[in-house]
Amino acid sequence: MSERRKFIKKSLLGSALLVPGVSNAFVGRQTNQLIGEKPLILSTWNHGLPANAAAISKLKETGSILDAMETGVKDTELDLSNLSVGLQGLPDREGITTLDASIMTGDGSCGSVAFVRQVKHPISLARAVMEKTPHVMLAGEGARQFAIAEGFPIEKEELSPKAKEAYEKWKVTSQYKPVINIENHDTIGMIGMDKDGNLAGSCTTSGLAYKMHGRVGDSPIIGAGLYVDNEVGAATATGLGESIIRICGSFLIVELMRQGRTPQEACEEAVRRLISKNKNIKDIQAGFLAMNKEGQIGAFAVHPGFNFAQGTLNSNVMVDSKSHF
Ligand code: SD4
Repeated sequence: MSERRKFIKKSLLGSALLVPGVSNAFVGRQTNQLIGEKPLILSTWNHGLPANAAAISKLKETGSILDAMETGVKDTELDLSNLSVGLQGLPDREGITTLDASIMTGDGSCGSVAFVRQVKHPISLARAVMEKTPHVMLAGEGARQFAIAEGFPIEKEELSPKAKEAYEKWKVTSQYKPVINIENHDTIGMIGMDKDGNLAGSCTTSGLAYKMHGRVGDSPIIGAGLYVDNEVGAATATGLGESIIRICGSFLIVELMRQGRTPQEACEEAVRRLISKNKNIKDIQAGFLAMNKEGQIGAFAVHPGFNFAQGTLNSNVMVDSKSHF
């Protein structure tokens, strides 16, 4: 068993965040499967498990898939052990943590924030952009000002102890070199469908560690990190944002599904496209997650190591994605 696998298994067994009363197990590699159950929630990486649990609880409480998508990833935004999401995330090369997030529902409503500072829950700010402004995206200081105007608490700008320690170490060499599957690829992308087949999704990240100040990734870009269409399905992405933006990854997957591909076929085609449009592919990890209206799911990554959490009312399990290499 790989170290990563052992770690997941250990953290699962020790986790108090599993959905109470439902089966929580590894189901191994399992893609292109017809889950067929509604509601259905998928989210990226190990932290997807507690995030799914939070989303399912919220869905039971309010019945809103949008509420579920927001609440689910808020859990990750507060997770101090996660160095790629929320204000505890690793900073840019100037030592400043900046956040990107987006949210979308199946009727085309969407909102996002990019390069925003000092806001603990960028996903909620993205939702406020969607619901309270005539715009889709606010960035930087404008997004922060909007947060203030909307009564969001503004946090003190300081790195978490873990992030500070990592940044101090990084400054010794100051080399920008994303390492595939290591902590700078831990964005949470979540997609979900309620019992009536309504879809929504959310995506939130502190982006790549030690990025240039001002860099924005795929996560807040509608169509790149997230895309949802009630007529077809939903998709989200994780990994090197630049590679995903180049192919409009999530939009591409939804459009491929619209043309009849299964979610799995669509994710695989998106990875093929990404490989064809990006150089140095051995250093690039990107993974996609998708579902269609029938409750069929797909996942595929460039390299091994990508996994996701699959949640229904009765189960919440980790699944390993297949990969191109
Ligand atoms: C970004 N896509 O900012 C994000 C990073 C990521 O898992 O996905 N990490 O490029």
